[in-house]
Amino acid sequence: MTYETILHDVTDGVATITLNRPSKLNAFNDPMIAETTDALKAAGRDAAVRCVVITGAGRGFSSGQDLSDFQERGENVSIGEHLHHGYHRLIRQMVALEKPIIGAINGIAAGAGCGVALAADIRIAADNASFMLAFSRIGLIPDSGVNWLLPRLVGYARAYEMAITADRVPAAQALEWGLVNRVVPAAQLPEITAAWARRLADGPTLAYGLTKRAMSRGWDMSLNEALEYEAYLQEVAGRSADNREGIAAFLEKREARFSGR
Ligand code: LHQ
Repeated sequence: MTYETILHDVTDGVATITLNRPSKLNAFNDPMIAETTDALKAAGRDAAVRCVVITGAGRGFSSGQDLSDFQERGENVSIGEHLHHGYHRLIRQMVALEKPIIGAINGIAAGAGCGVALAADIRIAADNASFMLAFSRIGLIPDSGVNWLLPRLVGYARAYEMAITADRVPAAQALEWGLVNRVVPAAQLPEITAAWARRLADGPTLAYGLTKRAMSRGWDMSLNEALEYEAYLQEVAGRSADNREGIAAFLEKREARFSGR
Protein backbone atom coordinates (compact mmCIF):
# COMPACT_ATOMS: atom_id res chain seq x y z
CA MET A 1 0.00 0.00 0.00
CA THR A 2 1.32 3.46 -0.87
CA TYR A 3 0.74 5.94 1.89
CA GLU A 4 -0.43 9.49 1.24
CA THR A 5 -1.58 10.68 4.65
CA ILE A 6 1.06 9.14 6.89
CA LEU A 7 4.83 8.87 6.87
CA HIS A 8 6.08 5.37 7.51
CA ASP A 9 9.62 4.43 8.39
CA VAL A 10 11.15 1.19 9.63
CA THR A 11 14.69 1.50 10.94
CA ASP A 12 16.61 -0.78 13.29
CA GLY A 13 13.55 -2.59 14.61
CA VAL A 14 11.46 0.57 15.16
CA ALA A 15 8.47 1.35 12.95
CA THR A 16 7.51 5.01 13.08
CA ILE A 17 4.09 6.13 11.88
CA THR A 18 3.72 9.89 11.54
CA LEU A 19 0.19 11.19 11.02
CA ASN A 20 0.76 13.68 8.26
CA ARG A 21 -2.05 16.13 7.57
CA PRO A 22 -0.55 19.01 9.55
CA SER A 23 -2.68 21.75 7.97
CA LYS A 24 -5.69 20.10 9.70
CA LEU A 25 -3.79 19.14 12.84
CA ASN A 26 -3.68 15.59 11.45
CA ALA A 27 -7.45 15.13 11.42
CA PHE A 28 -8.39 11.61 10.34
CA ASN A 29 -9.98 11.16 6.94
CA ASP A 30 -10.73 7.68 5.59
CA PRO A 31 -7.33 7.19 3.90
CA MET A 32 -5.50 8.16 7.08
CA ILE A 33 -7.50 5.67 9.15
CA ALA A 34 -6.89 2.92 6.55
CA GLU A 35 -3.20 3.71 6.10
CA THR A 36 -2.50 3.84 9.85
CA THR A 37 -4.29 0.51 10.29
CA ASP A 38 -2.32 -0.98 7.42
CA ALA A 39 1.02 0.24 8.79
CA LEU A 40 0.19 -1.30 12.17
CA LYS A 41 -0.77 -4.58 10.51
CA ALA A 42 2.56 -4.55 8.67
CA ALA A 43 4.36 -3.95 11.97
CA GLY A 44 2.64 -7.04 13.37
CA ARG A 45 3.65 -9.20 10.42
CA ASP A 46 7.27 -8.01 10.24
CA ALA A 47 9.33 -9.91 12.82
CA ALA A 48 12.09 -7.33 12.42
CA VAL A 49 9.81 -4.66 13.92
CA ARG A 50 10.01 -4.77 17.70
CA CYS A 51 8.57 -1.41 18.69
CA VAL A 52 6.13 1.04 17.07
CA VAL A 53 6.05 4.81 17.51
CA ILE A 54 3.00 6.88 16.55
CA THR A 55 3.34 10.64 16.41
CA GLY A 56 2.03 13.64 14.48
CA ALA A 57 3.60 16.01 11.98
CA GLY A 58 3.50 19.71 12.80
CA ARG A 59 1.99 21.21 15.93
CA GLY A 60 -0.68 18.61 16.71
CA PHE A 61 -0.88 14.88 17.37
CA SER A 62 -4.38 14.57 15.87
CA SER A 63 -7.56 16.65 16.04
CA GLY A 64 -9.74 13.54 15.56
CA GLN A 65 -12.25 12.96 12.81
CA ASP A 66 -11.90 15.34 9.86
CA LEU A 67 -15.20 17.13 10.34
CA SER A 68 -15.24 18.88 6.96
CA ASP A 69 -14.66 15.56 5.25
CA PHE A 70 -17.44 13.95 7.28
CA GLN A 71 -19.92 16.76 6.70
CA GLU A 72 -19.44 16.52 2.95
CA ARG A 73 -20.99 13.05 3.06
CA GLY A 74 -24.40 14.53 3.78
CA GLU A 75 -27.06 13.97 6.39
CA ASN A 76 -27.88 10.31 6.00
CA VAL A 77 -24.46 8.91 6.68
CA SER A 78 -24.22 6.34 9.48
CA ILE A 79 -21.65 7.24 12.13
CA GLY A 80 -21.95 3.70 13.49
CA GLU A 81 -20.92 2.24 10.13
CA HIS A 82 -18.06 4.72 9.85
CA LEU A 83 -16.82 3.67 13.29
CA HIS A 84 -17.17 -0.06 12.53
CA HIS A 85 -15.24 0.11 9.29
CA GLY A 86 -12.66 2.66 10.36
CA TYR A 87 -11.72 3.48 13.92
CA HIS A 88 -12.72 0.12 15.39
CA ARG A 89 -10.29 -1.72 13.15
CA LEU A 90 -7.57 0.80 13.98
CA ILE A 91 -8.05 0.68 17.75
CA ARG A 92 -8.34 -3.14 17.78
CA GLN A 93 -5.18 -3.38 15.72
CA MET A 94 -3.31 -1.26 18.27
CA VAL A 95 -4.56 -3.18 21.29
CA ALA A 96 -4.00 -6.57 19.62
CA LEU A 97 -0.49 -5.78 18.35
CA GLU A 98 1.81 -7.80 20.58
CA LYS A 99 4.63 -5.28 20.41
CA PRO A 100 4.95 -2.10 22.46
CA ILE A 101 3.46 1.03 20.91
CA ILE A 102 4.77 4.41 22.04
CA GLY A 103 2.54 7.42 21.46
CA ALA A 104 4.82 10.45 21.10
CA ILE A 105 2.20 13.11 21.78
CA ASN A 106 3.60 16.22 20.15
CA GLY A 107 0.57 18.52 20.52
CA ILE A 108 -3.16 18.32 20.92
CA ALA A 109 -4.84 14.90 20.83
CA ALA A 110 -8.56 15.53 20.39
CA GLY A 111 -11.61 13.34 19.76
CA ALA A 112 -10.71 10.13 17.94
CA GLY A 113 -7.11 11.41 17.97
CA CYS A 114 -7.27 11.13 21.75
CA GLY A 115 -8.62 7.59 21.33
CA VAL A 116 -5.61 6.66 19.20
CA ALA A 117 -3.25 8.22 21.76
CA LEU A 118 -4.93 6.24 24.54
CA ALA A 119 -4.60 2.97 22.62
CA ALA A 120 -0.81 3.32 22.64
CA ASP A 121 0.90 1.40 25.45
CA ILE A 122 3.21 4.19 26.59
CA ARG A 123 2.54 7.90 26.12
CA ILE A 124 5.39 10.37 26.13
CA ALA A 125 3.98 13.88 25.91
CA ALA A 126 5.64 17.11 24.91
CA ASP A 127 5.20 19.74 27.61
CA ASN A 128 2.92 21.71 25.26
CA ALA A 129 0.71 18.70 24.40
CA SER A 130 -2.86 18.38 25.60
CA PHE A 131 -5.76 15.91 25.55
CA MET A 132 -9.31 16.88 24.78
CA LEU A 133 -12.49 14.86 24.46
CA ALA A 134 -13.93 17.23 21.88
CA PHE A 135 -16.93 14.99 21.20
CA SER A 136 -19.50 16.70 23.44
CA ARG A 137 -18.74 20.05 21.79
CA ILE A 138 -20.39 18.64 18.70
CA GLY A 139 -23.11 16.77 20.57
CA LEU A 140 -21.49 13.34 20.41
CA ILE A 141 -20.33 10.83 22.96
CA PRO A 142 -16.71 9.65 23.11
CA ASP A 143 -15.90 6.86 20.67
CA SER A 144 -12.85 5.11 19.23
CA GLY A 145 -12.43 3.10 22.42
CA VAL A 146 -12.24 6.14 24.70
CA ASN A 147 -15.09 4.95 26.95
CA TRP A 148 -13.19 1.72 27.58
CA LEU A 149 -9.63 3.02 27.70
CA LEU A 150 -9.87 6.32 29.56
CA PRO A 151 -11.67 5.29 32.79
CA ARG A 152 -9.16 2.45 33.11
CA LEU A 153 -6.30 4.93 32.95
CA VAL A 154 -7.59 7.84 35.02
CA GLY A 155 -10.72 6.55 36.79
CA TYR A 156 -14.36 7.24 36.04
CA ALA A 157 -14.67 10.70 37.63
CA ARG A 158 -11.81 12.23 35.64
CA ALA A 159 -12.81 10.45 32.45
CA TYR A 160 -16.41 11.61 32.74
CA GLU A 161 -15.27 15.14 33.57
CA MET A 162 -13.12 15.19 30.44
CA ALA A 163 -16.05 13.93 28.38
CA ILE A 164 -18.68 16.39 29.58
CA THR A 165 -16.50 19.51 29.80
CA ALA A 166 -14.42 18.83 26.66
CA ASP A 167 -11.77 20.97 28.36
CA ARG A 168 -8.17 20.56 27.34
CA VAL A 169 -6.12 18.55 29.83
CA PRO A 170 -2.59 19.93 29.60
CA ALA A 171 0.41 17.59 29.71
CA ALA A 172 1.32 18.37 33.33
CA GLN A 173 -2.19 17.49 34.50
CA ALA A 174 -2.24 14.43 32.25
CA LEU A 175 0.90 13.23 34.03
CA GLU A 176 -0.62 13.82 37.44
CA TRP A 177 -3.72 11.85 36.37
CA GLY A 178 -1.75 8.91 34.98
CA LEU A 179 -2.81 9.65 31.43
CA VAL A 180 0.78 9.83 30.22
CA ASN A 181 3.99 8.13 31.31
CA ARG A 182 6.35 11.09 30.89
CA VAL A 183 6.27 14.78 30.00
CA VAL A 184 9.35 16.10 28.24
CA PRO A 185 10.41 19.45 26.76
CA ALA A 186 8.81 19.71 23.31
CA ALA A 187 12.14 20.16 21.53
CA GLN A 188 13.44 16.93 23.06
CA LEU A 189 10.40 14.75 22.28
CA PRO A 190 11.88 13.09 19.15
CA GLU A 191 15.19 12.32 20.84
CA ILE A 192 13.68 11.02 24.09
CA THR A 193 11.12 8.95 22.17
CA ALA A 194 13.89 7.48 20.02
CA ALA A 195 15.83 6.45 23.15
CA TRP A 196 12.73 4.72 24.58
CA ALA A 197 12.02 3.04 21.26
CA ARG A 198 15.62 1.82 21.02
CA ARG A 199 15.43 0.35 24.49
CA LEU A 200 12.12 -1.39 23.80
CA ALA A 201 13.21 -2.65 20.37
CA ASP A 202 16.24 -4.27 22.01
CA GLY A 203 14.06 -5.97 24.61
CA PRO A 204 12.41 -9.41 24.90
CA THR A 205 9.66 -8.68 22.36
CA LEU A 206 7.77 -11.92 22.89
CA ALA A 207 7.56 -11.29 26.64
CA TYR A 208 6.53 -7.66 26.06
CA GLY A 209 3.77 -8.82 23.73
CA LEU A 210 2.51 -11.54 26.06
CA THR A 211 2.53 -9.03 28.93
CA LYS A 212 0.34 -6.72 26.87
CA ARG A 213 -2.04 -9.59 26.18
CA ALA A 214 -2.11 -10.68 29.85
CA MET A 215 -2.82 -7.16 31.09
CA SER A 216 -5.45 -6.23 28.52
CA ARG A 217 -7.35 -9.53 28.86
CA GLY A 218 -6.86 -9.48 32.62
CA TRP A 219 -9.29 -6.54 32.93
CA ASP A 220 -12.18 -8.79 32.04
CA MET A 221 -11.18 -11.76 34.20
CA SER A 222 -11.59 -12.82 37.80
CA LEU A 223 -8.38 -13.18 39.82
CA ASN A 224 -8.50 -16.96 39.43
CA GLU A 225 -8.91 -16.72 35.66
CA ALA A 226 -6.11 -14.14 35.44
CA LEU A 227 -3.76 -16.37 37.47
CA GLU A 228 -4.48 -19.32 35.17
CA TYR A 229 -4.04 -17.20 32.07
CA GLU A 230 -0.74 -15.68 33.17
CA ALA A 231 0.57 -19.13 34.08
CA TYR A 232 -0.32 -20.30 30.56
CA LEU A 233 1.42 -17.31 28.96
CA GLN A 234 4.42 -17.68 31.28
CA GLU A 235 4.74 -21.24 30.04
CA VAL A 236 5.13 -19.78 26.53
CA ALA A 237 7.58 -17.06 27.66
CA GLY A 238 9.51 -19.68 29.63
CA ARG A 239 10.26 -21.60 26.44
CA SER A 240 11.60 -18.56 24.57
CA ALA A 241 15.15 -17.94 23.43
CA ASP A 242 15.06 -14.63 25.30
CA ASN A 243 14.28 -16.38 28.56
CA ARG A 244 17.31 -18.63 28.09
CA GLU A 245 19.45 -15.64 27.10
CA GLY A 246 18.23 -13.50 30.02
CA ILE A 247 19.10 -16.16 32.58
CA ALA A 248 22.48 -16.89 30.96
CA ALA A 249 23.32 -13.17 30.88
CA PHE A 250 22.43 -12.78 34.54
CA LEU A 251 24.56 -15.73 35.60
CA GLU A 252 27.46 -14.60 33.42
CA LYS A 253 27.15 -11.03 34.78
CA ARG A 254 26.73 -9.44 31.34
CA GLU A 255 24.06 -7.50 29.43
CA ALA A 256 21.47 -9.72 27.75
CA ARG A 257 21.29 -9.69 23.96
CA PHE A 258 17.62 -10.32 23.26
CA SER A 259 16.51 -11.53 19.84
CA GLY A 260 12.81 -10.89 20.45
CA ARG A 261 11.95 -14.59 20.19
C1 LHQ B 1 -9.80 20.57 11.43
C2 LHQ B 1 -10.08 19.74 12.53
C3 LHQ B 1 -10.97 18.67 12.36
C4 LHQ B 1 -11.23 19.30 10.14
C5 LHQ B 1 -8.70 21.24 13.17
N1 LHQ B 1 -11.52 18.47 11.14
N2 LHQ B 1 -10.39 20.35 10.25
C6 LHQ B 1 -16.20 9.83 14.63
C7 LHQ B 1 -17.13 9.46 13.65
C8 LHQ B 1 -17.89 10.38 12.92
C9 LHQ B 1 -18.10 11.62 13.09
C10 LHQ B 1 -17.57 12.44 14.04
O1 LHQ B 1 -16.55 12.12 14.87
C11 LHQ B 1 -15.96 11.01 15.20
C12 LHQ B 1 -14.92 11.06 16.20
C13 LHQ B 1 -14.33 12.42 16.51
O2 LHQ B 1 -13.16 12.54 16.44
S1 LHQ B 1 -15.37 13.67 17.02
C14 LHQ B 1 -14.26 15.00 17.39
C15 LHQ B 1 -13.75 15.68 16.17
N3 LHQ B 1 -12.78 16.69 16.51
C16 LHQ B 1 -13.13 17.89 16.97
O3 LHQ B 1 -14.27 18.21 17.20
C17 LHQ B 1 -11.99 18.87 17.17
C18 LHQ B 1 -12.09 20.01 16.19
N4 LHQ B 1 -10.95 20.88 16.34
C19 LHQ B 1 -10.82 21.79 17.30
O4 LHQ B 1 -11.66 21.94 18.18
C20 LHQ B 1 -9.58 22.62 17.29
O5 LHQ B 1 -9.04 22.59 15.99
C21 LHQ B 1 -8.52 22.16 18.29
C22 LHQ B 1 -9.01 22.47 19.73
C23 LHQ B 1 -8.21 20.67 18.14
C24 LHQ B 1 -7.21 22.93 18.04
O6 LHQ B 1 -7.47 24.32 18.05
P1 LHQ B 1 -6.38 25.33 17.45
O7 LHQ B 1 -5.06 25.00 17.99
O8 LHQ B 1 -6.92 26.70 17.72
O9 LHQ B 1 -6.30 25.02 15.89
P2 LHQ B 1 -7.37 25.43 14.75
O10 LHQ B 1 -8.75 25.20 15.24
O11 LHQ B 1 -7.03 26.77 14.22
O12 LHQ B 1 -7.05 24.28 13.65
C25 LHQ B 1 -6.04 24.44 12.67
C26 LHQ B 1 -6.63 24.05 11.33
O13 LHQ B 1 -7.00 22.68 11.40
C27 LHQ B 1 -7.92 24.83 11.02
O14 LHQ B 1 -7.97 24.99 9.62
P3 LHQ B 1 -7.69 26.45 8.96
O15 LHQ B 1 -7.89 26.22 7.49
O16 LHQ B 1 -8.68 27.38 9.58
O17 LHQ B 1 -6.28 26.79 9.34
C28 LHQ B 1 -9.00 23.87 11.44
O18 LHQ B 1 -10.22 24.08 10.77
C29 LHQ B 1 -8.40 22.55 11.07
N5 LHQ B 1 -8.95 21.46 11.89
N6 LHQ B 1 -9.39 20.16 13.61
N7 LHQ B 1 -11.25 17.77 13.37
